[in-house]
Amino acid sequence: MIDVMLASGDLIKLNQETHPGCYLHRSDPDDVARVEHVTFICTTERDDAGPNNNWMAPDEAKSRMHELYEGCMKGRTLYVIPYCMGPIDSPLSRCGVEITDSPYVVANMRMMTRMGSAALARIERDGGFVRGLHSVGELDPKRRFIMHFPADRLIQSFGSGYGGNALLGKKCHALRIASTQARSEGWLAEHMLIVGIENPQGEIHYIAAAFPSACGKTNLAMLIPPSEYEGWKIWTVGDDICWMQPGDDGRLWAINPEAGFFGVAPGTGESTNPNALAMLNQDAIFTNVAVTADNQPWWEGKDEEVPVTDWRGNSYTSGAGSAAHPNSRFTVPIRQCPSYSEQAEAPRGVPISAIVFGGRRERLVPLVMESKSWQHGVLLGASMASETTAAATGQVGVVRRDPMAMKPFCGYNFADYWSHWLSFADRVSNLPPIFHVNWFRKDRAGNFIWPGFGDNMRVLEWMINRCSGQVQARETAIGSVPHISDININGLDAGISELEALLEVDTAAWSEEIEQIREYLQQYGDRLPERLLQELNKVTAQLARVA
Ligand code: GTP
Ligand code: SPV
Ligand code: MN
Repeated sequence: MIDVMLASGDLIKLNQETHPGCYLHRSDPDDVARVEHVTFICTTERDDAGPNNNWMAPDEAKSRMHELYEGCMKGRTLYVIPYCMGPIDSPLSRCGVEITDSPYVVANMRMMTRMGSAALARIERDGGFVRGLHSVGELDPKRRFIMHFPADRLIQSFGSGYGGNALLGKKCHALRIASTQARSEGWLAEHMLIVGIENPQGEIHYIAAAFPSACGKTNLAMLIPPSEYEGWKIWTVGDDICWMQPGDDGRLWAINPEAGFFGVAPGTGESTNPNALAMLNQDAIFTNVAVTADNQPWWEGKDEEVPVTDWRGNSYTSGAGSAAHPNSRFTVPIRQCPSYSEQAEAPRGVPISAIVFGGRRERLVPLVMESKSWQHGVLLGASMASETTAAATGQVGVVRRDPMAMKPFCGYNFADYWSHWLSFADRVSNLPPIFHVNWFRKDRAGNFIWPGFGDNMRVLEWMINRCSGQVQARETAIGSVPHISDININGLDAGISELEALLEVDTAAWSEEIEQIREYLQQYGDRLPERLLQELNKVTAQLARVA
């Protein structure tokens, strides 16, 4: 496939001395991110898709797609990709087949999924699979649709060759279709990383964390702890998607359905994410990054070297905007990550000690808080909001509601999804605590207050100490926050006063926020679970009491 693409110009060889087996793909300049406005959930009843999704009637969607697909493979090679999401022998895994006319999709799916004969054999055992039909068409943004038919376990995608629009195993299957399957079968398909944190005693706690696109999942999944954390180790199980199921022991067990990373390049540097840099020195595909004079891949935040060619292939002079596209990405097998965990292949998955939600919020939202119960944790997830990023087309930096980081990915009505989440409290005996984090608070000058990246370890440690009951917390109306003395600040490049600011809960501002959350939730009308409203009312009452 690489040879096919080198011959067609779809791939360009990068410097094979510094980066053996690495290639660059330049996408069409109008095809650089997910396209949420033309992504649809096609259910017979509009309400089953919910206010969180674009909806189209299945018959109408199929006839539109049929028209677009007409003759699209003429003169092209049609590839059939049998793939398995999750370890081949895991009962939690699910299979699919993608048909595509894009060699780039084939090469990426090979790294992102378990594809090929093992997957085909499993499909024969399972007797069923998710069907995905994809064509790049003419890459015309006006003739582009990503359609999902949950009842048929069918995906139809046309007009884009990019990431989540085209690698159908990823967001289309493993989140949108899988979330509907998970609901009916009693499990969860989530936009979460999975990371193991090993303490000096050799105990490993696995944490699953949901942050919206380009809000830090890949980075947290492979962080390197500060030097003060001698004897601690980080194990990467997954960086984007997590499927979780209750085990016999009443805990939640999780697998990463993917086999590779399709990660954000900008911001990946020696000081921020050295593990990612180390895995990108060989056998990786780069999409829409810039190039140096000696043909090495480059992006903003990669400390060394200077770019001479931008992501479009034009010559670049410094100061002329970004050289790499803000949503430029790398594709690489997960096994190349220095912190790769063999547990990523464990058929039963890993037991989850804590669930974390988080968003990108300049103001208001504290560095970390803990929910008071599962029910309150579900409210924390449902109340999430985050500044938009370049991972999807549209305006960047505007705060939008993004419950559980699933706004673009939940294949059904959010009200029913929250009911599903709440139902776990009725039938799972040993649920993990739920936390909420925000690495992205800014000061008046517009700088991040919290150093983030490796230093996020300090927050993870507090969570683990909470899980094992080793530290107390300060109760506030919106959740429990750490006592400053319980956060390890040895060697931290921020002081007590910064930490106080990061953990402050502004009652007046939160009262306003809660009203906005209430307004948002009210859109879901009668379908909104009563228990979520009760929880919201509790928070409102507590805020009024302390005001
Ligand atoms: P998707 O692949 O789109 O789902 O994104 P993701 O959630 O995996 O985000 P990723 O880890 O790739 O980070 C996105 C951007 O946020 C990168 O530019 C990172 O450098 C930056 N980032 C990640 N973690 C932190 C952090 O702790 N603090 C700050 N300030 N930036 C961060
Ligand atoms: C995201 O946007 O959340 C991604 C990249 O992880 S994509 O594969 O395009 O969905
Ligand atoms: Mn993602």
